[in-house]
Formats: sequence, structure tokens, C-alpha cells
Amino acid sequence: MSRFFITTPIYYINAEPHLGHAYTTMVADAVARAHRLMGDDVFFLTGTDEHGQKVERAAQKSGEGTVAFADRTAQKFRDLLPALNISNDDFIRTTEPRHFAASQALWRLVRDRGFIYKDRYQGWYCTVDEVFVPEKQLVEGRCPLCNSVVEKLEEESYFFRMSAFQQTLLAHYRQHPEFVTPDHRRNEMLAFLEAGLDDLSISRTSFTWGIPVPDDPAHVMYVWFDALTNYMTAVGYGSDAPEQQQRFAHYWPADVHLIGKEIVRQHAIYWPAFLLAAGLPLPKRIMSHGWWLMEGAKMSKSKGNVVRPQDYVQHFGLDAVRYFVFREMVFGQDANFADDAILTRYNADLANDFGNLASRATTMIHRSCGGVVPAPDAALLEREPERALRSTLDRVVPAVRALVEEFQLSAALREIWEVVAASNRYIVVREPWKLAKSGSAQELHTALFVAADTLRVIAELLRPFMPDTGERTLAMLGVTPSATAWVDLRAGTLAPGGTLGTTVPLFPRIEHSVEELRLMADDTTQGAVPQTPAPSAPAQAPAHAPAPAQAAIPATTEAPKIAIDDFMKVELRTAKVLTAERVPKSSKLLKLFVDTGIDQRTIVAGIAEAYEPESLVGRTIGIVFNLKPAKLMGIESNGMVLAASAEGQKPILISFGDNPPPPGSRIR
Ligand code: ME8
Repeated sequence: MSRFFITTPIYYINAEPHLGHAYTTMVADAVARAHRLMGDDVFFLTGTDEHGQKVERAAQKSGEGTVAFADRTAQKFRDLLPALNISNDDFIRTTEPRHFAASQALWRLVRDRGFIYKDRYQGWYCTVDEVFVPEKQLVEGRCPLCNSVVEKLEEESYFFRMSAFQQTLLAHYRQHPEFVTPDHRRNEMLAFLEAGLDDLSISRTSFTWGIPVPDDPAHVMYVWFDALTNYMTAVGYGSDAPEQQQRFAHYWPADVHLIGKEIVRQHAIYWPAFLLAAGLPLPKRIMSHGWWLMEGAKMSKSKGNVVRPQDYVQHFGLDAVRYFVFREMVFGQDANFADDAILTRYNADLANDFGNLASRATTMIHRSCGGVVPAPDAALLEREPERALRSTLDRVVPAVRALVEEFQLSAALREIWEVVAASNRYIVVREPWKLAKSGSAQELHTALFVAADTLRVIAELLRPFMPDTGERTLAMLGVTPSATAWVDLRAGTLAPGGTLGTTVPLFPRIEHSVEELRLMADDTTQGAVPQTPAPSAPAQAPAHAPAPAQAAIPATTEAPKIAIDDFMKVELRTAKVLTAERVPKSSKLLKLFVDTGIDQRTIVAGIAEAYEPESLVGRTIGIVFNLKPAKLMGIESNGMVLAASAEGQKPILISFGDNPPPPGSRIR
């Protein structure tokens, strides 16, 4: 069992967490989960960076005391973790006593080894990035990183003798080419090192919200000296307790510090220099990812152009958001966050490709084998396309493991989706529905076994990325998730004779635009729509949507059986359309005014892409008569029209021919 210690940056608490923070934490989570599944002893750390001038000023602005401000805002970052299903082992706050002890211990060690001296600092400081900016790097008096106005500082300061480590760091970079990833960041750091290192000012006297410098409390530590030390604090550094010292010996050095690209210098130069000065081992890898952009600009608190991950989780469900960000961002490069892209990926990759596969592979076993995994025929397994599918799996499983170890989550998901596509093709080629009618039992059982067995491998591979989806799929297959499933994951290991669980729709298609989803969610929060989404399912636009097209659960889904009484609770009736018009600003919705024979009412229906409003006037349609009212685009809809829609096709209203029954007739 290898030890694997992974960290995220600790986040500043001066503003709300956004998708950028959520992304780093989700990536670290996926990699940590994968290592656990590979049997490693994982320690996964995240937390909050609470000191420094920026936080002190934000606290002053809020009118709260600094401690109360820090407690309140740090909690928002902590609360995001369960909402994103993050499996961190610890959450560190730099305001905790254990961290004061660790930072002061590191300071003393570096000082006692002769690498800290006192002088005067004269120069420029950027409070947004909490960095000292050399005069030659200023861009028209502004910070080259974030473009904010820098402040002139002139104060007594302790300095860290960083210049002493140029050669040692260069040698380390040469001996460990994997130290900084991706390569272009490594090259930037090499160029920076080769230009020579200046000593670094590491204390401040002009404010007090920080960790006091040992033996000189007029100074607080430079926030980065304190912040970087968090990685050691959490594994026991600075503690006198023997068990903590053992933990430190066990877990340090970290295997990976995962960070965004803007803080590589602090992690790849300052931090190793501090550690070299202290005589402590260096982290093994600094891996930096790119930025999420909104219309080309970095999503950031200071720009205010941020996406709140919770909003997307509400619309699409957590696993869909996780899937999207992992799939969309190629590690190391920037990516644009676009609403349409997430909707497209949801419907194409999740609802269509994966959702249909999960549903088909399990439903057929329910239908043809009483829900029990059939035994395959050994000879039939040696034919094509069975062998080809198996060799795809044999290639993809180790490939996914290797890609995840290199944080190439997008490429790993691409590999998994190749298997999804291959399995869907396999089902189409074998046509088990035909075999069930006219084929041999061995042929049928082999095809059903292979489909289910492949789905099981896919579900196991998905667990780090979409933990809930992976486990729900395994539950559908009747497989108990094992903590170390990736150790010996391979094709052909699903046990025949096992009983399947219930097939549930994992990713119902969403037929709304994101804009419509948002408007509906706004109405939900105002209390107009009573349903709340299940925690693991998407916001279920379908649940309160007006047209059946939106609830297009794949046709192959084996929904649980209901009693006739349940069915009779739904009052289906005929109604006559009196007027019909488009809903402004919506491409999908029509507003119908109908005569139900009992009353006249408005129904909003998602059929605008299939019907011209005029063509509906005078027509008899079927409706759900006793549906609770729901607000859609601000219009109260009283009921829902009945329509059928084939996968990816426009909805078709059910029709009653030339002699329709009068409005209000019950449909049963
Ligand atoms: O820098 N795209 O904290 P911070 C992708 N406290 N990732 C993003 C992002 C974006 N648009 N915006 C932020 C700090 N991030 C210091 C770190 S570590 C010892 C101290 C993520 O709150 C990304 O991981 O500014 C980035 O490095 C981090 O949030 C910065 O968070």
C-alpha cells in the first residue's frame, strides 16, 4: 500500500467560494478517491487561508470583528465540501492553534539555521494577491497579475535569504523533471530561477492579523510563509505529541500540491526554498491547472464574474457538474464555462450515452432473466464482438488508472466514454431483445452477461469522478462497492447468479434551455413550485415541467410497478384549446388557454418547437387535470399536456381523431 498525501490550496476567505475553488477541490477529490480505490493510504487536505491584509480589510468593511468574520466566511468553504461530495480527511484553518505552533516552529528552525535576517523593506505590495511586486514588474503602477493598484510599503521587515537557494533549486528541478507539471509552468519557473532570486520580505508591522513572529511580536508573518506551512501543520508538524510526530514522519513530504496556475511561484520556488532552509524534504510534485474563464476573463472574486457551483448543482445534479468540469478542462489549460456546453454534455454524454446504457443493460436482465445475472457461455465469449469488447476494457482500465495519476481527468473520461460507446454498439449488434424472442438461451445469457459485466467495470471506473452515479449503477447491478475495487478491476468478474437492484433513471433528459431552468428555479425558490430535487438527482426540471417531453426517461427504463389505485390518483382528461400563444423569451414554451369541461384554465406546455400556436386552436388534447399549479417563466400553469417524444425528437400530442370526446372526458 503506498501512501498518498494530496492537498488543495487553502482558500482566502475574503469572499464567497466559486466554481474555481470548487474545481480544484473536486479534482483533488477525484484523484484522492481513485488512489483509495487503488488501495493507497490517502490523506486529502483542504482548508482556508485566513490571515493577511486582504482578509483584515474585508473584515473591517463587514463591520464584524476579524475573528467573527473569519469564522463565518471560513464556514462557507467548509459547507461547500459536503455539497460537492468531497472526501477530504482534514480541513485546516490557519487561525487554529495547531497552525500557529507549526508556523512558529518552522520560522524558528529557518532562523536558527541562519536564513532569516532583519532589514527595512522598501517597495510595492499587491494586497489582492498578497505579493511584493518588484518595481521593474509593475505595469503602469499596477500589479502585473491582477491589475490592481499596488501600495508603497516602507517598513522594518524580516527577510528570508532566498538568494541562497538558486543553485540548489535549479539542481532539484533538473533531477526531478516531474517536480512541476505541466511542462510550460516548469519552464517558466526555470526561467525565473535562472534570472536569480532576491531575498524575500517575510514579516509585516503595519497590521496585526497574522501569526506573530517568534520573539518579536511587533511583526506578523508574511501571509504566504504562514499559508504554505499549513501543508505540514495538518500532518502533525510543530506538535510535541509523539503520535503527531509519527504522523509527520509518515505523511511528509506531500505527494502532490494541486494548485491553480497563478500561485505556482509560491509553491514551486518559495515553499521549497523555505523547506531547504529548514532541512526538510520537498513535496514531490506541484501540479497546476488552468483557469475557468467567463467570456475570456478569469473567473475571480475580485472581478465579480463568478459562477456559484451550487446553482449548477441545483439544475443538473452534482455528478453532472463534476462530470462536466472534469471532462471540459484539459489539465493545465484554461477552459470557458458556458451554460450551453454543460447542457449539451448532460443530454448527450450522460442522459443519452451512459443513462441509456445503464438502463438497457439492467432492464433486459429484469425482463428476460427475472433480475438475476445470467451465466455466460464460455465458448460464446470467445467470439467477436465479445473478445473485442473485452480487450477494449483490458486496455482502458490501466489507461484510466495511469491518466488519473497524471491528473488527466478529461482524457480518462474520454477513455471511459469509449467503453460506453462500445457497449452501446455491442447491445445494438447482439440485439438481445430479438434473442429473447427467437435466439438460444446461451446466446441471450451471454449477451446480457457481457452488457452487465461491462457496465459494472464502467461504474467502478466512474466512482472517483461521479461517486454517487458509480454507486447507484453498482446498486442497480446488485454489486456492493468495494473500497479497493480498482486493485484488480477487469472484465469478466461480475458474479452470475447475483440479484440486480431496481433500475432507476440516472440522468433524465433535460429539454429546457439553461435560461428556462434558471427561471423555473427562481420560481421554485419563491415557493411557486413545491417539488425539491433529490440530493443525488438533477434539479428534475422534468418533475414540474409542463410537457411530457421534459420527463423523457429513456424508454428502456424499468420504472417500479404501481398499483391501479396509484394510477387512478392521476386525473387524465380531455380539454379543448381555446387560445394558444408563444411565451415571450422562450423557444420551447407555449401558453394554452383550455376548456376542461369543468373549468377554463391556462397550461404552459413545452411544445413550441413542434407546433405553431394557431394550429392548436380548437384541437382536443389530453391533460393531467389534477396537477399542482407551477410557475413557468412567471406564468402559472394549471396542468400538463400529454405528449410522446422519441429519443431526441420533438414531442407529439396525443390525439383523438376526427370525432373527439367532449372536454372533461376521463382518459384511462
Ligand atoms: O491563492 N479557475 O487563495 P484563493 C480555476 N490563499 N481555479 C481557480 C479559479 C479559476 N478561475 N479561481 C480560483 C490563494 N481558483 C491562497 C492560496 S495555498 C498555501 C494559499 C482556485 O482563494 C485555484 O486552485 O485566491 C487557485 O489556485 C485557488 O483557487 C486560489 O484561491
